[in-house]
Amino acid sequence: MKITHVEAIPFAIPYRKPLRFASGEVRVAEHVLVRVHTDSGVIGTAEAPPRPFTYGETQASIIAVVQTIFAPVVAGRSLLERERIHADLDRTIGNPTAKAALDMAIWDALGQTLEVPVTELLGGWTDRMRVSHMLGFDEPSAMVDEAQRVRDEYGIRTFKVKVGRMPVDLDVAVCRALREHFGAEAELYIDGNRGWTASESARALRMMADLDLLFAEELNPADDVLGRRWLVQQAQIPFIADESATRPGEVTRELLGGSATAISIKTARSGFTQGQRILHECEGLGVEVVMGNQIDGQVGSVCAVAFGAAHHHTSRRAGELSNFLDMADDLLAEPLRITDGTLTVRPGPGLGLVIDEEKLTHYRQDR
Ligand code: MUC
Ligand code: MG
Repeated sequence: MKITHVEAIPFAIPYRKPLRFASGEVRVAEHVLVRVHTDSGVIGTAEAPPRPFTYGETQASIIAVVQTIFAPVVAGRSLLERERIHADLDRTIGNPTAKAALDMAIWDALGQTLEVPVTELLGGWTDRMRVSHMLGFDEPSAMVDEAQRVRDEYGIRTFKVKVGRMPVDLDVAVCRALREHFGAEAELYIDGNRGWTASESARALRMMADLDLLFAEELNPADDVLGRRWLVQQAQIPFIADESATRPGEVTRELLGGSATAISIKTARSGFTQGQRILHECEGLGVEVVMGNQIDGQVGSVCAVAFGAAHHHTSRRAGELSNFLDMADDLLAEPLRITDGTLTVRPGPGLGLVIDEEKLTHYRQDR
């Protein structure tokens, strides 16, 4: 049960279709595969997706912090010493996806060692989640076509629409076109990635008041503290904090300060340990949660569905689990499949991840 060493492997897989949104865009998945080795030969695996426009991390910074700071402090620890491990990791500020990948790889190693699926260790609520698909910036007709294709091929009926462009009318036109196209069949919500001001956001919400949106997410920056509170107070739908509430303390601050009324939980930045703390905080406060996506590959999506399906509260809403569909390839020996709008948890001990070593050799960037 003892951790012997940790690998941080950079790899790059292109996107078939780049994802564009208000705070950035992703064309190549330049991620880091984290592998935790133990003295019994078990290897736990997870991936860290660098998102400099959200957390300031890069592929190089993730590798550096894992190799020079985190690996030395976790080596020699038991897989069961999570509290100790997190106390050590948290002496370094920031670096959320590096910490999360390490945390999830440790859970994977623990599950394999105990011969139990991680999703059962976490909560064991169900074995699947409904999937929500993220629609990146494009013209209204192209975004409707993309949603229809995803509906036809994968049975997905919940869509998170990226907004935050100027003029506001462009994104309003997209949402209106989607609602007119799908009628009541589709669930729609919006994510601004801080692209609008408070007044632009308020105007957009007024213009979309008849579109039956489920949620609005990060329409304006949380650092515009009074503007954000003013906006959230008048919103008729739950307002999700995503990048502004990534740690339990931030969640408390945003919710109690009136700057959010729902929370996005992303395993890619919170891992399972911190993710559960946030989830239980939200349950205790009576706040809705959505399983978000950090534009994860298939390894990250396996982690997200294992966590989301494990708990009742995270299973109520469709989880954002389909960004991997836009990638040209991936690392799993058996690719994930979304059918009837649903993604199932990988069976088997740990996270059930089997990496295709030939693909990893092909896509890794350190050899
Ligand atoms: C999302 O929900 O915002 C885009 C930026 C980011 O940090 O995550 C993605 C999706
Ligand atoms: Mg978001």
